[in-house]
Amino acid sequence: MKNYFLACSLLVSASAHTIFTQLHVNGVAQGHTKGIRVPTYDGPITDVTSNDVICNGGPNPLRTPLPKDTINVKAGDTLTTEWHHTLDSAGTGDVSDPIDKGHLGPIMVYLAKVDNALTTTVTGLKWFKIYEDGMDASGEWAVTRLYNNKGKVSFKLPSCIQSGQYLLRAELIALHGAANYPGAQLYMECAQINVTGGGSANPATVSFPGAYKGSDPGIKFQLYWPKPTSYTIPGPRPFTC
Ligand SMILES: *[C@@H]1O[C@H](CO)[C@@H](O)[C@H](O)[C@H]1NC(C)=O
Ligand SMILES: [Cu+2]
Repeated sequence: MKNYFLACSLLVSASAHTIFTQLHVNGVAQGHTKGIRVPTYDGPITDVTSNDVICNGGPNPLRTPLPKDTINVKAGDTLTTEWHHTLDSAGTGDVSDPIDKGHLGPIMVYLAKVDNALTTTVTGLKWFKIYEDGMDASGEWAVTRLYNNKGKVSFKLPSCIQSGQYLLRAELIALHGAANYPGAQLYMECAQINVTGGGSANPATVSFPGAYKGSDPGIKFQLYWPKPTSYTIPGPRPFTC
């Protein structure tokens, strides 16, 4: 009986996905989709071994041409990623904006240093995580905090990272179907940024695909019953200066 109800709730929320649509720098909105490689469909990536897990694409073709803007930021700035159900759902009263409330899971941000943030090649990049938020001690999820904050998630750009251009990969994982793999729904977009005023840090890096396995406890995860008491966020712990 319980499984029957869960299956139904999955069907209801199946299409209520999400997209990272805007970057804010120290509280200043940079413009809708500016500098962000947004997909034309808001669906998830579920194959963690696919190249589509890098900066989306594949089943959700990226909008072309890719953005020509690179967003200027300073090391140490506070950045905010703003997420919405679809590219155009902000402010429409859509009850699934910024995301369906049942899409519970973690939120993460990674950076990869690139020679030119307009590069179309995203394979082979070396990524380091700068932010993560999972489930807190009360059982509340990062996605619930995002929902309550109207789709916004803020974090600090480490002050010691090297100046230069980066792709910023913001990721949200919905775990409602994650009891088996594939099932976890990965949502991610990459923003094109140019960092000034940085330092000389050399953070340890991971690859995408590669950073996650289908068997990771944060990818194959039972969200409902027994009620989870802890959650291990996938990937490395965030780099700090
Ligand atoms: C990045 O910032 C530096 C320093 O302000 C500037 O010289 C350079 O033109 C910027 N690059 C891009 C792509 O915006
Ligand atoms: Cu969804």
